[in-house]
Amino acid sequence: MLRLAIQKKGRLSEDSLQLIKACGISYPKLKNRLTATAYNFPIQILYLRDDDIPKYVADGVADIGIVGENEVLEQNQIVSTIEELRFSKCRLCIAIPREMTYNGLKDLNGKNIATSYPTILTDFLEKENLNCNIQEITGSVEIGPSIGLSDAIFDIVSSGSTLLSNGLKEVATVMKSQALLLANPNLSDEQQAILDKLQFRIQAVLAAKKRKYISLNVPNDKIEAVTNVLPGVRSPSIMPLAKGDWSSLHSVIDEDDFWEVIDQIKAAGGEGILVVPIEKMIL
Ligand code: PRT
Ligand code: ZN
Repeated sequence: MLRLAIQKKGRLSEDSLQLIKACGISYPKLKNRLTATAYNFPIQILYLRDDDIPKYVADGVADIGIVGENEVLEQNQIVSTIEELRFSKCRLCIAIPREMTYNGLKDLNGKNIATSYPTILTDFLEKENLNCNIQEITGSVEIGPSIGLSDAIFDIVSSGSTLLSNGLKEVATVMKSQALLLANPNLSDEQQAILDKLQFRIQAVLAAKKRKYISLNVPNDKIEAVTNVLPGVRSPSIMPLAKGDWSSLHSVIDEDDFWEVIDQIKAAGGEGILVVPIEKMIL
């Protein structure tokens, strides 16, 4: 049995549970739950505060965990990163009041910076040879300057609207973050085997999310031109249509290249393009 720590309630919870579900793992959904043992996979879910997850995994109270990279760096615990999970993406930034003059990092020298991430900030300031006073607070960091607590803040930014509504502007991105799957570095062979099985499923889910299945019709004399712009897992499958000199092409494309590839396919002579989500993808 592998104990998996996830956030009980917050921004990571829903995506963490959705990933477990997408891996085909089902578990009892009880209100005010603290733990849940999966019905069809040897894991027990522990519901915790995200701040506690790196330490619990490092101490072996949990064997694996899902938590933001920012929290892993801040807690500075000895854990192994198994997989980047591509959700809860955000960045940690230094922001200052909009009216403050700013010509570069050196303008932060001697300033008070409010943050809930003192370790990450200290490392950054040392690296940049800056001398600032860090005001450690646990929440509502963005009101620091307006209540006279600090000159600047160091906090998580996602859309940027919280900074905007508090009259702040971003001046430095210190790190980017996303959810990570962590593991205790000393798992037993049995536990490692369960983790390998889970990781295999997670990779299939992530690979599928990143890609789309595409099918389209092409006149036979344009197959080569369309194939050239259509990267497949290996190369596209081609099937003759029942009528005429046409074929149907099937392939997989990357979400990131999606619109560009579609434009190129149309220009090369592709028609009747169908794009469908993929549920799992085993490479
Ligand atoms: O109760 P518990 O301790 O478990 O949760 P928490 O309140 O400490 O954490 P939670 O649920 O707020 O966030 C968990 C993790 O989600 C963080 O550690 C990040 O890794 C990630 N994450 C992603 C975010 C955001 N996006 C985010 N936007 N965490 C916080 N925010 C906050 C930010 O602090 C700021 O107040 O959202 C505001 C900024 O958002 P924008 O969109 O206005 O820029
Ligand atoms: Zn927290």
